[in-house]
This record gives sequence, structure tokens and C-alpha cells, in this order.
Amino acid sequence: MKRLSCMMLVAASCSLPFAEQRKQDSAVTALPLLALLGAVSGSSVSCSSLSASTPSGTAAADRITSAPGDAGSGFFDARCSIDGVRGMGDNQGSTDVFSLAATGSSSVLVLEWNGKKITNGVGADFIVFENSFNQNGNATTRFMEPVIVEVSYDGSHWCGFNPIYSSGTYSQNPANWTRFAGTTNSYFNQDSNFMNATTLFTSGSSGGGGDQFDLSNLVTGATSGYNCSAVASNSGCAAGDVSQLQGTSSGQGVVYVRMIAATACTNPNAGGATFPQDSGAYGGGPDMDGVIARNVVSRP
Ligand SMILES: [Ca+2]
Ligand SMILES: [Ca+2]
Ligand SMILES: [Ca+2]
Repeated sequence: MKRLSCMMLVAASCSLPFAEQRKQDSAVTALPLLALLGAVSGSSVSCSSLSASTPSGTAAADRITSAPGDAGSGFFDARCSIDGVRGMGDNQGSTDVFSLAATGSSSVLVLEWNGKKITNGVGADFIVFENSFNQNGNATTRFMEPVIVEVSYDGSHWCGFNPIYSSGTYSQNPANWTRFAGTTNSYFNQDSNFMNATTLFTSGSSGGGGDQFDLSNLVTGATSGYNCSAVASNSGCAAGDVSQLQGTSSGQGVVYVRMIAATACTNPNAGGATFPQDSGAYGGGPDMDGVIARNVVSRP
């Protein structure tokens, strides 16, 4: 989450990242802002009253496996991560989100698909939607809260995609953050910008946005998900695990998707420091809107 400076609030060129503003101001002006929130999102404030709608051939993660930071209400209601995706485009963050902590056990969220699993099809297999947005309309000064994404077939063995950040001090340019979630703006909105599966999985601003992950790109070893063992169990990722995750037989494929605030994890390219954070985040963590997959099939 992020607080806005007064300068940003009065700047005519600044599109209001509403969720972030509301977080800062909620203690003072909760009722008017809640009313406005409903108007902005076109939906109820309570995520428990919403349900996901996705294009034919896709499915949203609809079961919370683990959410230690779930407080059951507001931006700390984990149900906001399975109630559908409501992206707000380039200049505004979705408010339909579950906010993770930047560090510690509450920086972790694990989701799954009831009775289903993801298999490895052609191209990207699932999309993680956070609520990044451009500042002052500039795509290279984006407010991001990067997320390390890992997958598992058994809830014990986790494999990731080798996220890389090597720019030292914090960079607001998403080009410096590769294979993280939370770095690409969200365009798909099930209420106001619905689209078919092909469009949803199209890269760029004509598609659904969010950060796409292809199971073909899973990597083994220490760089797989950077072993955030301080905040989540991690037994590493062996070649056999990748084969399990990419397979289509019974017991194979992806059952769980785990998202961890990068700020909770050690960056191996930074001498033991954690991945850096935008100063505008004021200690908050990523805001998870939802995860949508294709190639979803039944599992036992
Ligand atoms: Ca694939
Ligand atoms: Ca965010
Ligand atoms: Ca949501």
C-alpha cells in the first residue's frame, strides 16, 4: 500500500490511485470514501459478497489455502483475492484487493482452484493481478510492490521463475524487475472491461495486463524462488519437481500458487539484503486482486 504526498494530490496530471489514498485516510474519512469506493469499483465494498467471473476457458483461483495476514475486513480481507479481478488501468490501482505485509508471515498468500489444477499449455498459463499504476502518466515511474511467485503440486515442494532485480537502490522502472508479479498494470476488469481468453492473455495494454507466468519457464535450484524460508516453508525446487509441475498426469500440474512480497525475501544479487521497496510504500506490501489461469482441468 502507498500513501500519497500532498503534492501528488493537487497535481492536475496525477490520476488518483484511489485505493492507496483511502488506506491513508480511512481512519479519518472512512464513510465518504467507502461510498466513493463503491462508485469507483461498481461493486460492494465487502469482498465476501462478490464472486469471480472470467472468460470461457479460464478460471480464477477460488480457494484461499493460506493467508496469515487475513483480518477479514477492508484491505485485509483475503477474500478480496478470490472475488474476481477489477483492474483499473494504467493510472489507478484496483481497490478490490487483499494487502500483504511487506515482511514476516503476513507477507504470504497461497491460493488454489477448488477441485482443479493448472497444466502447462502453449504460452503463459496464469496471470497474477496486483494493483500497480503509473505515476504522473509515466510508465517508467510506476508504483509497484513486486511479488515473488512460486507454484506447487503438493504444498511442500515449491518452484519459481527466477525473478531478477539487479539495480541496487529501488527503481520505479518495471524494466528492472523481471519475472516478478506486481510490476504490470491491470486492464482486465470483470465489471467494466471484460474480454475473451485470447485477449486476456495478450501482452501489452490491449490485453488483460497483470503479470503472466508460463510453466515452461520454471527453473530449478536456489534461484527458483529465492527460498524465502524466513517467511514460508521451502524445500527447494529439484528437476523432478519441475517435471511434476509441467506434467499432465494424475498428481502432476499446479495445485497451489504462492505469492510473497519481494521485500520479505533476500535478493542474492544484493549481498544478503532483501529486495528494496519504493519509499512511497511506507512499509506496506503488495495488494493482491486475483489470479486467473487457463488450461485448468479437474483434479482428484
Ligand atoms: Ca505454458
Ligand atoms: Ca500495490
Ligand atoms: Ca479481487
